[in-house]
Amino acid sequence: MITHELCTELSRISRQVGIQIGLLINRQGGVEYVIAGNAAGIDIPKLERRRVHPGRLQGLRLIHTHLTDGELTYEDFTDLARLRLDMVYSIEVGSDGSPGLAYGAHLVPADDTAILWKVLEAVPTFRIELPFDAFILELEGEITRKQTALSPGAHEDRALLMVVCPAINETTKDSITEFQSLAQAAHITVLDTLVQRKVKPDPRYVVGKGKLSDIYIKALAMDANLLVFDHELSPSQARSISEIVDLRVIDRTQLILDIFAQRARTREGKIQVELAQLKYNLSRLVGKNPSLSRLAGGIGTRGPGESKLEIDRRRAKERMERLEKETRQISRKRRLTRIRRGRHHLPVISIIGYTNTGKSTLLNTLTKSSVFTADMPFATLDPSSKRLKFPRDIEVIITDTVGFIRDLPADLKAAFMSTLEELSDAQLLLEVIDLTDPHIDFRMQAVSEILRSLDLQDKPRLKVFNKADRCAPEVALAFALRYDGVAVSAKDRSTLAPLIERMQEIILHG
Ligand SMILES: Nc1nc2c(ncn2[C@@H]2O[C@H](COP(=O)(O)OP(=O)(O)OP(=O)(O)O)[C@@H](O)[C@H]2O)c(=O)[nH]1
Ligand SMILES: [Mg+2]
Repeated sequence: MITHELCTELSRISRQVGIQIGLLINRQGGVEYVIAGNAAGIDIPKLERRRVHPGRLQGLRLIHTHLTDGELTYEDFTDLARLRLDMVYSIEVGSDGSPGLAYGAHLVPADDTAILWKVLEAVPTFRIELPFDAFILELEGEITRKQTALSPGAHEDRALLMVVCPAINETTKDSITEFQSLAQAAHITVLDTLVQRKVKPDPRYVVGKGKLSDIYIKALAMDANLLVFDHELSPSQARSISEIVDLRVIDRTQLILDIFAQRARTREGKIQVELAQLKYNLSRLVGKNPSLSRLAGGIGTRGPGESKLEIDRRRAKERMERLEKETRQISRKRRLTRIRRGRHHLPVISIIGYTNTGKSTLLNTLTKSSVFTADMPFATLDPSSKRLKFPRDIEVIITDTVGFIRDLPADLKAAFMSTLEELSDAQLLLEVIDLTDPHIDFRMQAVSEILRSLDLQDKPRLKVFNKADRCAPEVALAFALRYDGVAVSAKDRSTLAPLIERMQEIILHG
């Protein structure tokens, strides 16, 4: 670990100069860094990343002196976790410069408990008898094994989810569950969800700065590479946070955009997602360097960073213009299709509703098609239209749409306006509601609010209470009666007769 002679020398000099002195020692026992601090602490320089494998340790141990109290401090533990040091030792320096007790700690393999490190019993420096080589091999082996067991797919992001809310009640519990399912839909491995109650989010860091350091330590211990906030982050907040935590930081909007990006299939869907992403990132790009416009004026004042930023921004803008042009063309084509349809006098019925309620399943069963369905938010991104023939030989167009979600970010709403444009042509909106949803009322409310924001609140609407097979018949019936809707099981064609009857009725007689 360290020889008594080295401890004695370190203590003597440390006392003489009146500052803390630290050594970073590699596995071969060589001293790689000598760090001179001040009376109260030391700052470890930026180490080049040498981690070869998640779960591995740094391969450096920190031995440093403490001039007053010898015990390890919060900063020592932070360094241990942040830098994944092999070990940290502090050596108490007596007033005469002789070494006193040595306090050691090391990381422990990550598990479900929040314990990140183990503190060793303090011993006099001449009694540090740790067989370091054998010890570190075993510890690292154990950490790597646990870490591998924790990570299902190496390509997946490993994230901590962060929720900030004023109080924990039914509404927030619902939004936490929803946030988690969004993360899953984005193929993120969720390591933990941290909830902080805060009436007013911190303007700079959303959570407190101290809390952020704790989160960072946790992220390091669990080998996370991503921090996702349920909160919308302003560009400056995102920047301040990533200055403290050395991880990728994204917010709910970016998470949803990420899902959309993974899901988009048609050209139009892809364009819309990319546009929304560009818009969102561009606002961040501008925020990243507010003094940019001032610098850009002078000759020779631009650093490589600035000019790259400038190019990035110009490229992003050009790309956005191109994409916008293309959307306009697609939108025109779509309008023509609508006009053509109008010529054939085919009425349109649009299926809408909260995400994951069974809209696409209903479309499939009604029209015997095979639109993609899945148990996750935003399975459908690109709307599809099918023809449906009613018993009385009336033909209609039935369309599926992207699912709604509460607090739909403005950037996203704008991007999907054009796919929702068609809704204004619909004679009837079929609002699909998931009976198995424990927060059915919140969801119905959210849908109503979104419809109002799209100015569709006055459209004829029929509520379809779905997944009746998974709930008690009297509950399904009660909902249907209360809202003058119908209860169905979209998976089962035999339950759809009353719905078809009602749709036909409304199309025929309004
Ligand atoms: N038990 C049961 N499950 C259903 C029923 N209808 C749909 N589901 C399931 O609910 C999940 C969501 O179905 P989708 O049709 O993809 O839902 P959606 O509303 O189109 O969802 P998004 O497109 O993601 O907004 C799938 O796992 C379906 O199998 C039903 O009547 N009963
Ligand atoms: Mg769908």
